[in-house]
Amino acid sequence: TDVHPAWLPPEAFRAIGSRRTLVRGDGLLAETVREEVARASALYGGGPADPAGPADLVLALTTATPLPPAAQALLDGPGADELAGLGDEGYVLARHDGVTVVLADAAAGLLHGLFHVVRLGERAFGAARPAQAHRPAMRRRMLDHWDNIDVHPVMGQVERGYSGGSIFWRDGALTGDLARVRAYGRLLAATGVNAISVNNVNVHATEAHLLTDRLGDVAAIADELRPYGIRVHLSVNFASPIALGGLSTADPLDADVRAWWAATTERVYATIPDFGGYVVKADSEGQPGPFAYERTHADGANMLADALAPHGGVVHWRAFVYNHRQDWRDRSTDRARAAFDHFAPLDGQFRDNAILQVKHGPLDFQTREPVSPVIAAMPSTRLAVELQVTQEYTGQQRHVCYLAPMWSEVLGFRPWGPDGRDVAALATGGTADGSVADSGTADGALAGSGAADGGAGGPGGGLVAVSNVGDDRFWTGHPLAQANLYAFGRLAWAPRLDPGAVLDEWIGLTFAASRDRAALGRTLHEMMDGSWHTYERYTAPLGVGFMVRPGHHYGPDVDGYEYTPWGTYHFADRDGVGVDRTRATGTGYTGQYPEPWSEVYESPESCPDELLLFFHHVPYGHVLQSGSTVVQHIYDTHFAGAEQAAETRLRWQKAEGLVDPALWARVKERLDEQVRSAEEWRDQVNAYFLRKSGVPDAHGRRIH
Ligand code: GCW
Repeated sequence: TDVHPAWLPPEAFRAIGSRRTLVRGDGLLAETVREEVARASALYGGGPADPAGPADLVLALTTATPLPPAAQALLDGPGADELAGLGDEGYVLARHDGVTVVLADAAAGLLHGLFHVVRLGERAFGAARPAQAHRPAMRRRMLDHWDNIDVHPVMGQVERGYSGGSIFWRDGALTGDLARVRAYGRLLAATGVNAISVNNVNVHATEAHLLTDRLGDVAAIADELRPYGIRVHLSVNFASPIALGGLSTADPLDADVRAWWAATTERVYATIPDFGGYVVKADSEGQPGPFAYERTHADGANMLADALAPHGGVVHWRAFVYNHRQDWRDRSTDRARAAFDHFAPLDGQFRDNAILQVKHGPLDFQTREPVSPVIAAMPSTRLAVELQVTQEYTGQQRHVCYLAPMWSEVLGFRPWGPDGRDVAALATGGTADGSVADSGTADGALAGSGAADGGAGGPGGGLVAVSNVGDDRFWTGHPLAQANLYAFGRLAWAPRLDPGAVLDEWIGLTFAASRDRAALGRTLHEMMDGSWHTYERYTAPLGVGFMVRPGHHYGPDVDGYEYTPWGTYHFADRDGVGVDRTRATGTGYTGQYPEPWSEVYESPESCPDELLLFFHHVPYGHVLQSGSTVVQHIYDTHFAGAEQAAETRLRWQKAEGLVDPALWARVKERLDEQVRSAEEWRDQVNAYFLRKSGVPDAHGRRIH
């Protein structure tokens, strides 16, 4: 198949491929590094350097003997300090005396170092660089696939997938295209991702068998990903002891149930010795869980943690637990409160190898949400923060929406105010002062001067995201959505990277062959830097969320969820709009935050505009901090957002000829749909609020 190379086109390897490279070290991943170098050299005429002769690039394990002289010099010289505590995946990069050196204690570090050199391109072989250590901030950087083996009549094969079918499963079986799986692993490794789960968290009947009789399929995927340092995890159904084991219960405290999980897990490890662990969605949206047995979620998670512990595995237990059958008339239930109410009381009860996986916001991956208060509420629990790379609520890979700026805001949010730790530090774990050390500059931003990547992969739960990949030729449906996948991996490695600089990296690699990369880069920045804000402008206003068409969640439907059991309401009436989540008069959700945010959010005066309707029900005439009224803000942003979508399309029209015609055409087709959809959003939202409020647009524009 003619699959797009994404951010690893041949041209991205020109700098390495045209030089003499020496790779020293043993092990599977060191072989991968050798293969990468050989592949690049075959294209560009470089080659392996003579071990005794000169080299331009040396990639060596510190344990290799004898070390090439340039590496030895680094080890003996001023680089020595940097070499302390590199861990499993870290590396030191330096350039001196005309040789670029990557040194690592473990082969995964060599591979990450190699991809660092790929990102730098020619700059890796320019001026001298002082030795500098790079380590991942997060120990586990994981993508969850919501892929099914079977094709669901409504959801398709990949739940919330916008890129075709699954790359793992086809026609009810493991894919025949394992090369594609390997290529995926290679792309992910280049971003820093080191774990994936291969099936949907909603584990249906067929997929439940991956744990037992279909484990061979999982092993085959693991074989493809292992050379790139990526470990495979599996979503499991909590009721498996009943469905697969023939037991009468799945009670986590039942001895037979525990024995079944222990034996089953042992077989998993006998087949896949480096298996990562389980992912569980329990008591959520119809999935079975411990509540049926009046057990807590700690009981459930710990049972699986105990089965995994002897083998070094972890369980990712999702905190996405809420009542999806609530009565819309019941104003005392607030879905946003649910995760905190369920889990905060359990802090300290989870095993060390149980990771609580928390969506970054309290609701569900909306375009704008506050940071989930759970993240600050469980200091004695390993927390992983879950993001959604797949664009369920952000344009479904038909709209351009570069999400790194949103993730960056989430990661930089400080629940205890300016002096406290931020979300990145909490997901990283450890460090008392809370900083993730200095998380560095992207290579594109300040060539040669990047600070270290951050901590040594602390004990926190790390960063997880729902993948946006499918069997589409461009991997992600919308070619520009590749940037989100790339940025996720980079931010999980180094959460303080600047989103614009990460985009630069992605552009530099992906379009390495473009005939005018500078012009293309400007265009793409103009199209993508602010695309999340553009999307926000023409969709649900001021943090109120949803207003999407129920079921598939694409396109506007202002009241679509208003009288449903899903707990996602905006409460618009003739006087005003928004959800009162205050302690004083509302659901009390603001009280789930520590100071200062519990106070900041409590008052409409101090609540940030962009979240006003998430926290408050206000009259249409309420004046925002921006000076505009709520209703005028709605009109203005919707007109502006739709206009910006049209401008984005114009920019792309001018870029024709700068990129591969097929890619250009695919983006163009998506932009046509984005412009159409943005106008639809604008017109429905504006008409809705004009009709509800009766307040005319101050600028007299046409509202239907
Ligand atoms: O965002 C919602 C989606 C569901 C999804 C669920 C979850 C996998 O609409 O499709 O189910 O979240 O995160 O579990």
